Amino acid sequence: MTRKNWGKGLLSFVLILSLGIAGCGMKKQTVSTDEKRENSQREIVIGFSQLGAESDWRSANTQSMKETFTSDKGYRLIIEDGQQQQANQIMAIRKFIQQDVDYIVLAPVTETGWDTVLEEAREAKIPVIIVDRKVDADGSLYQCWVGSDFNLEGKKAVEWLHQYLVSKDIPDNEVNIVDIQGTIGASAQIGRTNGLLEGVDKYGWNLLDMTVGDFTQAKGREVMEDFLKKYDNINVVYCENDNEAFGAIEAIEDSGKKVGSDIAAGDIMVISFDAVTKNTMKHILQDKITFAAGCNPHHGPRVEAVIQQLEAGKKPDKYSFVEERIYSHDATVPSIELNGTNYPVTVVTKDTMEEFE
Ligand code: GYE
Repeated sequence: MTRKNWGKGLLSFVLILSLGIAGCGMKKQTVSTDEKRENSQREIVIGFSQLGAESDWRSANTQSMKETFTSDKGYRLIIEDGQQQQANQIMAIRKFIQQDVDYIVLAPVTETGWDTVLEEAREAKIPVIIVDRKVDADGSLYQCWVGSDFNLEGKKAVEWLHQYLVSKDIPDNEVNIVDIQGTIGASAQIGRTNGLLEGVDKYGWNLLDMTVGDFTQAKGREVMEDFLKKYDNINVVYCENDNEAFGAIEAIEDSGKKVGSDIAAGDIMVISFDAVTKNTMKHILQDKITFAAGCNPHHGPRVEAVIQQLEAGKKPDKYSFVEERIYSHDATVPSIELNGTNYPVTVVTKDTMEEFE
């Protein structure tokens, strides 16, 4: 049932109910079989405002939506690429409203600034589903959100680093970290940066610098080149996604330094987030990335489940987090414990690589 038909369905339901209550022999008003057939065959049109194509994670996310919402299943998916600009995404949503799509799916570039356009969608009675990053708008302006716990991802990375340093007898005050941040104001940046700041506060590591790398390889490289010019004692690089890590690794190797986990021998250790491709797994296998917190991009099936619930007149859970693994080059830290939950570390092997594309 589409949104409009849902309205129709509700009307019929109310009619049937009131007739049932009145119960005075009037003709029963139910949805005819023909109408039902017509409803079930109607195409569901989804406008997806994707924030950009900045990373491997993003490509996998777009792909998951495309693979899920296919025409043979009765969907029409319209994708608009915001190119990392909120103004483009707002324009896309307005276009979807004009097109009178059945659902709007929004993967927002940053958390703030969505109220007006979401209000417009509500006025047009188009349900909005938020995926990946969050919006800080009033909860009544969207149906639900599906994505990752970015704070938890940050905490996992920090706890793993702590355990690693302890087992290698490396004192906290010898740890010199730089942070290549994601797009400022994006949930993934906020959660991962906060995780690091908490760790720095708790363990007393030296945080030398933090600069935005926009989740891209090119910017990651540029930022790392600057850091290497400014500091000669960096031994940990905290990259807020894998593409930034790839760029940082290039910069480190070009400078003549070595990436790897042997901090005591002068390596620069790379820590990263996402772990969605075979390429990342290869980097972990080679100890170019020593630890990566996984971030699940396969939201298509989850969004479809939400749409099916809404179609059936049900209320989806307001917030649903997805499960994520953590990966490392070796088994120095076999698992970490956070708030009573144990997270096993997957040591990457050639077999692990085969699980990825
Ligand atoms: O980690 C990064 C992407 O919001 C989870 O965005 C997403 C992040 C992901 O550009 O690679």
